[in-house]
Amino acid sequence: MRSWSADEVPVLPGRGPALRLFDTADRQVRPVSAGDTATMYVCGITPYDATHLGHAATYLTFDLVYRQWLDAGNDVHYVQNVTDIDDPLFERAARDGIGWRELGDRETQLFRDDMAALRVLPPRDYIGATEAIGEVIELVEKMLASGAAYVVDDPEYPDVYFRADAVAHFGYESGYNRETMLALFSERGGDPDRAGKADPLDALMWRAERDGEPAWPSPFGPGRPGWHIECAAIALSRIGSDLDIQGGGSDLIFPHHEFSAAHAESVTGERRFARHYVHAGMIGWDGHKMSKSRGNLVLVSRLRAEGVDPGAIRLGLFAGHYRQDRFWSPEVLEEAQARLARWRTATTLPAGPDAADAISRLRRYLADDLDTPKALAAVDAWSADAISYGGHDADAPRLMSTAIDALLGVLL
Ligand code: 5CA
Ligand code: ZN
Repeated sequence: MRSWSADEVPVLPGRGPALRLFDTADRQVRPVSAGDTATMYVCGITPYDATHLGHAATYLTFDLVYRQWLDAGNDVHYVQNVTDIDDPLFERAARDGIGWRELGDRETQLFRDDMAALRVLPPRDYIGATEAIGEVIELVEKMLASGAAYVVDDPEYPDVYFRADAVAHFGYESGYNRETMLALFSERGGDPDRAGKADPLDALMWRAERDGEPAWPSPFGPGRPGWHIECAAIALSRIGSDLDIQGGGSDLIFPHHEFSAAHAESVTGERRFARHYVHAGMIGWDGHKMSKSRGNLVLVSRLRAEGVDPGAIRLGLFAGHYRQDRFWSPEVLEEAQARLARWRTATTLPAGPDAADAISRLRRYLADDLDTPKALAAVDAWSADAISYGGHDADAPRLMSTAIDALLGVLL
């Protein structure tokens, strides 16, 4: 699929420190061990209702990762999927009387426009599930051959399932016990009660064709991919087993990322699919997690249509730490707009206080598990000084504005 475009990221003098991030599997902040080319796979949208501020917060988190990698001198290979084959997409298309492909294309385009407006750096590979059917089939075939997968005993619907115990260390990513896994599995798209499964937790990898649903031919019968195998197949085919970060929102910790990892590991034989599992907290609105199913959405496109500066959306979401569940509100937006205005004032003065120290703090805080509250405070402190006392450094305002662009993606 086409990705989107973004402004060139300016290069700052010197190098930023190496990035440290919280790893969900190890439950601690530790260095991200990227090579010259850092690799990242982030789960993309299911395109039936794009793009709310929860999505934006998650993609902005990984945009910061991308930017800190660039600042540390890494090249970045970033891959993202589009779940353009899925039940909610078909249901919404049927409700609205349009084709599921048409709905998916329309919402994916809206997502691209929103991402470009938010200055989110685009993935190098932007891949729809519809474009990865061959890769999915290849993996499922390997898993059927190795015994990691099996066909349920149901001649009408011979679905293919993955054995949750196919990899010995299953469960290491989330660290959840079986009871929690079963609860989340039911809540988030799993089918524990499907007759014929060896274990209620076993995950669907190939859904045999049902009446009225799209299907693709395969050696194990016509059907369509399950959810977790889509991400395992796209990540493995585009990046391989050398994945530095598998990312998404915290609602994907289980079952999605646990199973994507297990699927991939069962084929590669590697101990870990990704070196780091990184998860962004949930954004809420009006007392609840923002979700398409609940419908309590603040859409990026609506804010843009109201004339809200995308930089203020960034700053509003960065005002809290990425791992913290937090609420969006009119007050959050107002504070972000005021902050943006102060930064603009400070960086357009003819001179300011020396910026080197503030920039080095900005870099240090961001490299330390993306501590945006401290990073914003460092820019606030420099801006307050610039506005109250001025300064003698004629380069400082421009340098500060370049650093804010490069590291935070905010255009002043
Ligand atoms: N297509 C799958 C991933 S393969 C999917 O989860 N799509 S989604 O459209 O539901 O979500 C897209 C991304 O936004 C996921 O990373 C998800 O974790 C994240 N997300 C969804 N809701 C929120 C929210 N309220 N706050 C933060 N992130 C969210
Ligand atoms: Zn995914």
